Amino acid sequence: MSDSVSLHEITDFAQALALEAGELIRHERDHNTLRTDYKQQTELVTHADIMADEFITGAIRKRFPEHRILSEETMPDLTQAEHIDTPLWVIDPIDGTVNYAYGHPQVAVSIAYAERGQVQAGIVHAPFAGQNGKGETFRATRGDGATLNGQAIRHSNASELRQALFATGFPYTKDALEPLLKRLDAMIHQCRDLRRMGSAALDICWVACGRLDVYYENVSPWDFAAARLIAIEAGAHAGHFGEVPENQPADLWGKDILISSPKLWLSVREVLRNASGY
Ligand code: 2AM
Ligand code: CA
Ligand code: CA
Ligand code: CA
Repeated sequence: MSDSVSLHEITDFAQALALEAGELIRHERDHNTLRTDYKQQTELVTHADIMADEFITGAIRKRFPEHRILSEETMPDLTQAEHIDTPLWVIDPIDGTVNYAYGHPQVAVSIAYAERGQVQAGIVHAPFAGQNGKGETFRATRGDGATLNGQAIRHSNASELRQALFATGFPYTKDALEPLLKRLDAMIHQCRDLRRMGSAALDICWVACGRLDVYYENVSPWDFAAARLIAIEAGAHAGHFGEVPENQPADLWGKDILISSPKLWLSVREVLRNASGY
């Protein structure tokens, strides 16, 4: 670990950054006209994504200049297996940009901290959620449980597929949609219902606190790194329904991820593997 900074201090630091970025995002939506650009096909980026990214990465670089940063908007190209011995921050400044641009509340700032490819601390902060719009902050430090606004959280008790409320998402580029629709078809037939809410980080945190039973998708490290630790620390089961290449840390490998209440995990994996032809 860096110097003599404890993991709790790291988590506190990440939480302070996420809350401040949340304020920035809220302020921009309330007081300024959102400027949106297209990144590719249907993917948007707003000036608030860039501002929040610069704020978070700048603050990390100032406090921990020797650490590395993997961030969606400014540094998305770091190979995950590279420099595995250097502490790594994995940032999504706004997870749910389409929701943000449309005024929907399902939006989060996600900050994860990893050592040797293993996530040690995670914060997912939803600035527009919760009672009176005060925000909801999910937090975990490895080995120390997970909380929502300071209260311990736990996964649901669902044990059968027909009880399972599941969430997933669809990529901005639609060329790989066919296998996703096959999985969706299989899941819809066997589970209770689907929610497609548009923030992967919050979907996973909602599995952690029992508002959902299952989440699966193909995503990028910044979408899930923090939330996956929060789910694990809340007792949920996190893994992959496909294979993880040997040279990739499972904590940062976003293909075919599956996170659910523990009793559902194996049966959902079977449904998804069959539908994928694995
Ligand atoms: P973003 O808002 O940071 O781009 C998983 O669905 C994640 O991928 C989301 O959290 C979102 O992250 C992004 N995403 C990819 N395709 C999307 C789509 N069609 N609509 C909304 N979000 C999408
Ligand atoms: Ca994006
Ligand atoms: Ca994202
Ligand atoms: Ca984003």
